[in-house]
Amino acid sequence: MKKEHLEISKEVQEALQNGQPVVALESTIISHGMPYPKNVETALKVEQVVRDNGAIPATIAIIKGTLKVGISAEEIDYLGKQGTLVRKTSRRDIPFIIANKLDGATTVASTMILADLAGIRIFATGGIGGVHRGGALSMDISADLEELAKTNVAVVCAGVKSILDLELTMEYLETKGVPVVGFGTNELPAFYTRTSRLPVDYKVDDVKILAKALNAKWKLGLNGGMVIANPIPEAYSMDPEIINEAIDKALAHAEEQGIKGKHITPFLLAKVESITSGNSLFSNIQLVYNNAKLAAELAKECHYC
Ligand code: PSU
Ligand code: MN
Repeated sequence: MKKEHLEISKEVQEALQNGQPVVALESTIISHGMPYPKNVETALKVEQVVRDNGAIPATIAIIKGTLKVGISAEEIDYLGKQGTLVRKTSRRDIPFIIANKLDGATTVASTMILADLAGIRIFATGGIGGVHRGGALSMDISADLEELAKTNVAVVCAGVKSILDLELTMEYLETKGVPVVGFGTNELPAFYTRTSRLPVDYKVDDVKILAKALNAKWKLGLNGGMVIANPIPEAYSMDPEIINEAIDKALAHAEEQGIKGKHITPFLLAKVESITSGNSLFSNIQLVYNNAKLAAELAKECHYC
């Protein structure tokens, strides 16, 4: 069935038709999450990691108003070069990006929507959005969380970044019925670090169990996604003191400059990177590769999900 505005690449289309495992990848991480040219290098390598682990990558973005599932290397380069000139596109932006034939970098929320339209159930990224610090008053809660509540796509990520309020994010996900699973860990990983002292709902050590749980969830009509939190490999994890200090400084800069709303996550990521002299970027890249590998392994188990 051809869905309006949606264009699935030939490779991804064939993989889906043949029941091959496919992993969705987002594009906000390319244009807003990392600087050029590291963003492009990383996006291409992530695709390679997915392939090396036996699945087909589908990087998702909106190009000139067309919802694209499976973009080319040239399109990845274009999004990376354009950087923040490409609109960060979450659920509410999609209709206007289409109507005005614009380019859109898809966030976790909108990547889930497009993956779902294409029939892709497994998605790998770095980190999800969440409830921002002070979110109880500002109500700055990422649309990613609502999407996880309703769209049937599992998101493999490295947990929740401590630029956010981890506890409130976990509470919100609980309220919305979104399972948060620790892969090989009892604790919610905090993106740059493996620990946060916050317990996850379930520790799972085997992708077969994840696949069975997803299958059960969706077959029962328990709609919504799942957060599969995969800790950054030990070798690349950061010293909690150093990263937390950098995050506090970045938050202070954001406050001073009055940065709010959709601009805050990209602003904080860039600030943390400069404060840590690029160390956070290095860790960020490594954790994405690690998530791509796990997502490919899960997709192989999950073609019946
Ligand atoms: N976390 C990262 N890098 C990113 C993002 C989050 O480490 O690039 C992006 C993702 O696309 C995520 C979005 O969906 O930020 C969340 O933004 P907001 O809080 O405005 O919904
Ligand atoms: Mn927000």
